[in-house]
Amino acid sequence: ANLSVNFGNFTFNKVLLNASGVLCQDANDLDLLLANTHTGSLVTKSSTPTAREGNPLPRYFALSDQMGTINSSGLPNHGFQYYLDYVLANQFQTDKPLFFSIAGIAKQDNLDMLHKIQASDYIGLTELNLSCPNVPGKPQMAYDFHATATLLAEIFTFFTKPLGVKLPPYFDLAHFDEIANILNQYPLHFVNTINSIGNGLVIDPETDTVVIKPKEGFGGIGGKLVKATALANVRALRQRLKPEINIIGTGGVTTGRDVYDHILCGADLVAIGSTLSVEGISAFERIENELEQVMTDKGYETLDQCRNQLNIIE
Ligand code: RRO
Repeated sequence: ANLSVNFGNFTFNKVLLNASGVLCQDANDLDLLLANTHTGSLVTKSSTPTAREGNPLPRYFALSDQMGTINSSGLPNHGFQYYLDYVLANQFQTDKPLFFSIAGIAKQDNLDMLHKIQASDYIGLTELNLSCPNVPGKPQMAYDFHATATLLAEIFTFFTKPLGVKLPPYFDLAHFDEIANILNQYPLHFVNTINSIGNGLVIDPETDTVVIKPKEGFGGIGGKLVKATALANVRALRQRLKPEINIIGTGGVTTGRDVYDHILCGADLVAIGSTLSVEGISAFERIENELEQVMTDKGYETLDQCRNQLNIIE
């Protein structure tokens, strides 16, 4: 099968990448993603203007039986300049288009970082994370439609490089209508859906205790637990966004069949978070092989033949 993906002006040779936050905080992790022959790209850990330690430990927990993960990492990162230096040093050393993720905590942080990207020699894509659920006291920006619209309006007064947004999951069709209506007004290159389902709670049955320390145990849920929500978000946004806006499907991918399901719903690229954190970098080769098997069994040779081909019951 041919797993290449056309994505606006960019071409990816493979369909898979990491989800931001997983295996992408340090340069040596990013190097692993870049060198892996089964990734089409990488995205850097969401950065803030200056480095952050993140929330107190334990702040990540993997449930048994590959059910999923919970995290309240709190945006630990080496700071904007570290990741800008990384993408600038590597963008011409690879044929993989890169994604640079930023997540300002205040609106002005985002504007400042985007001004610096605009002024830099960076030629890749920028992913604006509007959905971090884990900074105490800071709501997820993309649940505030008015604030999101205002931010995008200001960004596109000066930002001309390829930009996308990382969205939180939505759960109401009226909310899909509302966010799509906002996003369709701007020359966005892509959306990435979904971030973790914010503020879940996991309990250790032995001790009757939460499994992570920050926020008294509340944290973002990923993995198998979120697959149905992720597929619904990819599907609902593909039905509403203008065709020029590509979609990165993220959420609940543990097998090649899960990737295929994302593509059926309209995903262009597919990102792997929890499974990558649990299984490590070898997950890409396994899942790619499984995807190729599904495509072969179905008689498909390209992803374009599968994309958006979900059947409904008439
Ligand atoms: O660092 C985090 O706690 C984090 C972020 Br910024 C995010 O966007 N999603 C997530 O699950 N964790």
